[in-house]
Amino acid sequence: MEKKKFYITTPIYYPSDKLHIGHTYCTVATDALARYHRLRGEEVMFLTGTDEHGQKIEDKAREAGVTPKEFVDRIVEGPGGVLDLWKLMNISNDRFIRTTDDYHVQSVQRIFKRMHDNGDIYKGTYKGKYCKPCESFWTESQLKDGCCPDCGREVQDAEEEAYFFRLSKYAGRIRDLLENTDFLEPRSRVNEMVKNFIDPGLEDLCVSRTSFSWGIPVDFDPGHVVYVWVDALSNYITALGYENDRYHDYEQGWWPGVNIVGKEIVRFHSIIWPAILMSLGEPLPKKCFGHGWLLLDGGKMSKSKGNVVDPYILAEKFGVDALRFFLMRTFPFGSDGNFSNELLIQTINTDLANDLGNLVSRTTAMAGKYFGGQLPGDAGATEDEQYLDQLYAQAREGGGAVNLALGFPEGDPVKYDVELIRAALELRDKYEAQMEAFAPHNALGEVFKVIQRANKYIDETAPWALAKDMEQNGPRLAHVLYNLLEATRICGILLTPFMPESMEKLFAQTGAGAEGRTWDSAARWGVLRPGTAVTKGENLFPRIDMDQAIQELEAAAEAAKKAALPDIELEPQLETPVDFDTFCKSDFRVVKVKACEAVKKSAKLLRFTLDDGTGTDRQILSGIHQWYEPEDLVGKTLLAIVNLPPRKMMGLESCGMLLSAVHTEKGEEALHLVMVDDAIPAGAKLC
Ligand code: ME8
Repeated sequence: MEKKKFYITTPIYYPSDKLHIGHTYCTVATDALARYHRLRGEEVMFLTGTDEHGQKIEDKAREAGVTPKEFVDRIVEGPGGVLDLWKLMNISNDRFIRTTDDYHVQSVQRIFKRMHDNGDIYKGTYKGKYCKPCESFWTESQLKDGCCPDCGREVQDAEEEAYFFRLSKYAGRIRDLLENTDFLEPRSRVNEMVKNFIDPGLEDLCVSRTSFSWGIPVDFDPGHVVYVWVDALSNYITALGYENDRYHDYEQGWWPGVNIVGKEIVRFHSIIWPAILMSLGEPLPKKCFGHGWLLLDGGKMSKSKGNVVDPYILAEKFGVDALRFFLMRTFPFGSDGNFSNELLIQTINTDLANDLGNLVSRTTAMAGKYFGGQLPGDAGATEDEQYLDQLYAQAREGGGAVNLALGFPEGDPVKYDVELIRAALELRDKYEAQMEAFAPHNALGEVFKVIQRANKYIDETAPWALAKDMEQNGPRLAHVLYNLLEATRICGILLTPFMPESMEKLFAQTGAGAEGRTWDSAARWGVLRPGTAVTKGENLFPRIDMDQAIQELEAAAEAAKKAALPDIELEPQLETPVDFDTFCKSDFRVVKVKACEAVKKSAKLLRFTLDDGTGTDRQILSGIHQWYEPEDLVGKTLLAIVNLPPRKMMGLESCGMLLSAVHTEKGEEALHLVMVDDAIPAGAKLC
């Protein structure tokens, strides 16, 4: 039988800066969904990529003194770039599209032409605001206090010839799609779209520009480049080979697919994208799911606000799987969530170190201690064979609910077995329902209920007490451990899409072979062969010391921030002229340091006793202790302005000021006293 095809995409990211934890969230979620579908035995195509055109990239490249292509190459393919991040995060994409790839460029030109030829793209005039010095067009909403958002200068009304897409023509069909199908989820986003964009009336969309050149040229009208959305959105089909010869998957039944996107671009994916496809006469996507944002201190992360969280730091510190798990377990996928390091550590400690980690380490340790790591051959058996035979048989056949009508006397230990087995056997269906509803956080919630049930089972069955009399209780103890291993195996399978590497390790420790890792076997009990070797390995998820980790994270974030700062920053030169007479009023002299000491109770001040050539010592206080130790300055020849009015600091009088040179280095102020040739006598005047 032909496998079911499942095509899923992330948005394509703007490589204008390094990606942050918000982008990672979106990509990890899509990856977990892709892996889930693969686990079910479907044939999966998972696409991600980068959206590399537009004025912002053109501007940033100019600032960096490189071509736009060189600029995006560095962010996409360079060290610590997009590709590196996805490799680190174990993202299993099958394809990666860059909108600068030749085949995509060719497809977009053909798509644009087809839409033009069928009358859906026409030439008109784009009205906006223009900043002359920046040579940039802006829309009203992009302006900052009515001025150019880049340079802050005034803008003028301006017009530019542009092509438009007849979006208005599709308003009725789009409304129908949104209101009468389950194309867009979560449902709350449908109301937003209809109320904010469809009800007020859809306007035609500007799809070409002439005021910048970093874009796909409109081949039949030189001077125009394709503007944003026809270029970016088409990636979902050009990556399958639509209108190009690079791939041939579009005709092979891969389209339509599922587009996972963040909430701010739902508008483009649920209105413009279907309308483009309608214009092309192509099938619409199966689904658009609009996830929420990860917020920091209640606000959206953005590079320009300087409040982004670096996934590299977190993955290095806590492990890739722990980070992936945290992102999926903590935040309901359709809503916004507040990121914090505390929450991350708490989730790792509670769910992974405590619940899952303990279950695995206690079970494998007991299997080692009591049975030398190999459960006896009859470990799957129980006192109530009849019951379990029935239970297993029904589960294996996969038919209907397990009959739990059999009663157990109060306190009968087999009752606990049944509860655990039932919870584990019911898990896959519950998990599946949540994953199908794009609720990975709830799917994980279901898995953790079973993990908690298994830990409770350890307390209820008290294996350490059974072990006191192995002759009498050995078979029961083996059976208890077998049940724990089976429950762990089933949970491990369902956690694989979220923590692929760690689950490999879990299976290696608990002895689950290939047949015990499949989707089918997640709904069956009694899969693990009792003789299988169980090994207590490394601790899968070590507990994290919250205070220490927070301190280290803050230090790492600070260091990263510093590393991103420019090496040297200089004060801008003053433009206001100073007349010569005013300048001559300042009396600069060469002075020699006779003595220097730190002022008591002051962290900053040094007290200088200076020879200024007059024969009387001069005292100057200077707040430079941060840069100099007093003993290093004795004997040095410096410069001072000597006709400033005396000033009192910490009860001491300062008569003048020493001259120093200052700049900013990696965000910190650096200061150097101006030292001159020791051969110059004290009192010599600067002129
Ligand atoms: O929008 N929390 O690119 P992009 C959650 N190129 N998701 C976040 C986030 C956060 N804090 N910050 C960003 C673009 N994202 C276009 C897409 S698709 C044809 C073109 C998500 O790099 C954001 O919601 O600005 C979006 O889904 C994705 O990252 C890419 O954002």
